[in-house]
Amino acid sequence: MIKKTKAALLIFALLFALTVPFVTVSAESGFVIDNGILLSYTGSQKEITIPSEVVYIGDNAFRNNTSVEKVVLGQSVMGIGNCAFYGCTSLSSVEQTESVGAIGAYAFYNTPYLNNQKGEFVTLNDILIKYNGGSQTVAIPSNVRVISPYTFAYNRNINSVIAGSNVEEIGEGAFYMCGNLSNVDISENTAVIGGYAFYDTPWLKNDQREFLIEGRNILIDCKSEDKNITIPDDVVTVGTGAFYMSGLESVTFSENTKVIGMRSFMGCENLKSVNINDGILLVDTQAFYNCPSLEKAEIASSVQVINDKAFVKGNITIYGEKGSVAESFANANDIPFNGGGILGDLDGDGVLTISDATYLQGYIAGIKSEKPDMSIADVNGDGSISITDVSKLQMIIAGEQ
Ligand SMILES: [Ca+2]
Ligand SMILES: [Ca+2]
Repeated sequence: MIKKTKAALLIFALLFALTVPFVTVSAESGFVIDNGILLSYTGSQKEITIPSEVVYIGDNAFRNNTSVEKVVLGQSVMGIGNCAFYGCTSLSSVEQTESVGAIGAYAFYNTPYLNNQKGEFVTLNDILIKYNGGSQTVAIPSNVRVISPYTFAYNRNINSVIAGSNVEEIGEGAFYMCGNLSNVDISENTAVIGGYAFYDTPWLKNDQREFLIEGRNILIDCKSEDKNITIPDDVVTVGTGAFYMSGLESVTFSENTKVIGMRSFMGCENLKSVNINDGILLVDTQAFYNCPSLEKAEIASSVQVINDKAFVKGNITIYGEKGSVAESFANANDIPFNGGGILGDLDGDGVLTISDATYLQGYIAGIKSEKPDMSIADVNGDGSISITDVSKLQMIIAGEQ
């Protein structure tokens, strides 16, 4: 439970850090900190104590810093980014690590701190950061909660891995291109399986299941050639890249689907429409990126978060409820939004009257600043809002059309 609290705190801290504008750049100390994230260190001290305002050490923050020998993390650092200490060839000591709950790819790669640890499994807290063994069958020890990204990448000795019930997270690329890995045993306690975790392994290639569902109901791959896919009921998360560049034309999620993972439908060139149905909470980064045929995305108001580039401007219109996360996302990304209103009913009272024409005129004249939905305001359907829409609307109201 303590671990889960830690993870929740990390997420909270990151959200907090990202929403409160607060930048510290201290040339004197050498720490460049932006919203609680340590971006870089420009000093030349051999022993460094991370300032207590830092909750996350950013990607590459100390990369190739060859003077630092010892880092004291303190009580505030909850996460360490990709390659944060990569190539710190003098770094032999990392202290006060207790609060760290997440570590990115190659964070300590090519440091004496990592290279001097000779045990079979090298961990920091409950995060596996390196594997020194040469076994064909690897049983992840019970003290490991997270396998950090790319830990076993390119390892050609392994043919079998048993992740065990304490592993909650398998990081991105954890077993990337393990060319002999044929047997994988993942428990249902594994809630996160990162992208490319088993990329180009015999296990992924040879598994015969149409839907490869692993861990806590995560769909990690689909072998079906069907153009119209219905996601099985037991899938909660459509995993990272699960349908990457697939030829599918339509997809139907199940009522149990909650997460549409990163890049899950990226590059599906024939996908025309998608219904993000009720119950789905998250549409993650680039989920429907590079889907040029996508014309319609219906998004239920259960969706709490739509991440960066989940949908991009093109032929697409987003359909959803007024005031929903879908509407905010559409507006922020300049994507047409259809909130289900009546064409021309600018004031939303359900009938077309002269006040709707007045409202539209007001917007065009710059008196009303809030941009109305294109699906309501573009009365003549030419793709823009102009005075000709007002004329058309006036004619409709007057009963001339
Ligand atoms: Ca009206
Ligand atoms: Ca128009």
